[in-house]
Amino acid sequence: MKSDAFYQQQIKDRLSEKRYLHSLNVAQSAVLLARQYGADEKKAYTAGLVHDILKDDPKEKLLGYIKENMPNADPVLLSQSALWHSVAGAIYLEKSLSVDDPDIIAAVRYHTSGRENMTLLEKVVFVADFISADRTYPGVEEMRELARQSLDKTIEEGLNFTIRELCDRRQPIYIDTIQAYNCAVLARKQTEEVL
Ligand code: DGI
Ligand code: FE
Ligand code: FE
Repeated sequence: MKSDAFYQQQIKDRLSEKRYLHSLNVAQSAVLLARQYGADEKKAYTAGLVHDILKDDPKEKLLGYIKENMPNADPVLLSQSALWHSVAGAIYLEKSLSVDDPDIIAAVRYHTSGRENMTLLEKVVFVADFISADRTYPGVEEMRELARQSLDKTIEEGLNFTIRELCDRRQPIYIDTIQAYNCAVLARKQTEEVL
């Protein structure tokens, strides 16, 4: 593992100014969420910093990484170019940038799709990406408020929006996203039963 200063320089060199600032904001949001929910703050910062490391790389290069390293990749993953930067980014961080922490690699790998039974760190980075300071979509303030109450509820709301939007555009929905959504809904239902 290298230092955060090293990873910060890497993303500065690879990303546009806008995405670089987004990454710094996600790292900052991830630390605050980690503090609130009891995740590892240092891992949250590093994962937030590097989560979009390959976002500005050419699509063919990202797909190449995925095909080389995942011979049995899901056809939906191969068809949705928006998912490639997270999967390829995780591979790149492990193979070329000495990231040896499986928790950080998984947080990057699943930061776009989510997945079944996400770890606390995965949830923290997923939610930090939705509520970072640079986000300006309608409803972002409500999402920030929700994130103060529950990571699962924030994931449910975020995926409700994403899945709806993909459906409206007649796009396929990656199985990990459906499973992340179902997990978040079941977690909410369980807390409601207890009340
Ligand atoms: O990289 P960012 O812009 O910060 O955000 P992100 O990594 O969460 O990318 C989100 C995009 O991915 C969003 O435009 C929706 C798109 N996408 C395409 N197919 C899927 C998908 N997102 C999910 N969760 N699941 C999909 O199947
Ligand atoms: Fe991303
Ligand atoms: Fe992002």
